[in-house]
Amino acid sequence: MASIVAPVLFIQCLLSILLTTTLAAPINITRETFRTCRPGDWVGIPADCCPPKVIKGPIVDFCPQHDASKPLRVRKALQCLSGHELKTYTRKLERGYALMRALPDSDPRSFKRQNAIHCAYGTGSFIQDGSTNLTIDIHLNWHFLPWHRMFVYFHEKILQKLLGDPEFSLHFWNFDNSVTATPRHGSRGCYKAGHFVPPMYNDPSKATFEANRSFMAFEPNRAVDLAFDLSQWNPAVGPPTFPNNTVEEQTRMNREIMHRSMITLANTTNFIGKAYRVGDARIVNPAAGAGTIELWPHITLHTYIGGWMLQPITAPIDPIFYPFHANMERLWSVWRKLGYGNDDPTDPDWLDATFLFWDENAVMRRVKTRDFVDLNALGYRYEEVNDASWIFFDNSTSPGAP
Ligand SMILES: [Cu+2]
Repeated sequence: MASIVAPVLFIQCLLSILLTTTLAAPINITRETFRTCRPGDWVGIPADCCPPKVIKGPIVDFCPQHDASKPLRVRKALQCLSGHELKTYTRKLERGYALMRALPDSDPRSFKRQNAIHCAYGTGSFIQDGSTNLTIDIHLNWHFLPWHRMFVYFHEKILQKLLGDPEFSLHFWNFDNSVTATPRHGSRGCYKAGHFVPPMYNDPSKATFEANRSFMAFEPNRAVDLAFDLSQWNPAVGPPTFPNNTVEEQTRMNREIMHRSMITLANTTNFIGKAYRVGDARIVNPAAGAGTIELWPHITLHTYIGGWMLQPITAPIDPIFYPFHANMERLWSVWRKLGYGNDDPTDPDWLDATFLFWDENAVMRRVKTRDFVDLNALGYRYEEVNDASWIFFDNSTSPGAP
């Protein structure tokens, strides 16, 4: 039997290589992509953030390797950390960021260089394989969710390495949950609302603080606005008006937004975002390419936080970027479990899209989307939280609902 199976597998493999190179054309980042990187832009704002043109050393394929006999690490909800656990976590994160910021710019793991790589991937600085003018962007299309999961994954790995703690987990900002509920019997999850900016990210004495944010982010008792209107920041449409909702009004709107983005509007195509392959022009209009949660709450919350977070050129300079994006990718895994036929694309141009990231040892890794769809294979999971706060949002029971 084996003598028949082996040649068949070999032929299948050969065929898939032939098909990959001749028909399908997933986005593929290579040494050449780095070599040909050039200054890009975001909505006309110039960005000069290319990494060094020559990648030193080998490029090593990334394979998720979680030992199934070991428990999964847990990324917890920030609003439920307290006492000793909160103290320990804050201390570790403080140290991690101090060490990361102290790395020289020549080290691709430095805080600054991590921002630069997000900038290069998000400003059309990379040119598509074999093209002279078609660029690459990991926003406003179907690469948004997997690429940012990869980005946060390597950020966490670098923190683990700097801290000498392979069990360190980057906890998440559960901004979508605005109802404090009684934990279910026997549940060890977090049932506290998370709609305020997490205090450790708003404390000027902490390494996780960033002063360059909108005033709204610092107002005590102001619930974040997941419906915040980007056009408010455009001087052409007049001076911005800022929402003045009560916490109750705002969080009801937030639950409605979440319900729409995760359920009502979120079939697979709408949720994941528009296909984006070699040969496609960069999508610049958010509504033309972004998936539902990339639009709301992602773009809206970036805009609401403001400052560095306003644009992809600078967003990861604000440390809140990371727990914010951890929650974004948590929402992706929640969406998959909701039912309604929700599932990831099976298109090889999505699954075989290939990106390059420096890992915790400053080694360049070749990473495919297909390796980042299963959290368990990556060795972590998210703490259970009160997603029911928006899953069961019911317009009809909300006074004043539009
Ligand atoms: Cu981004």
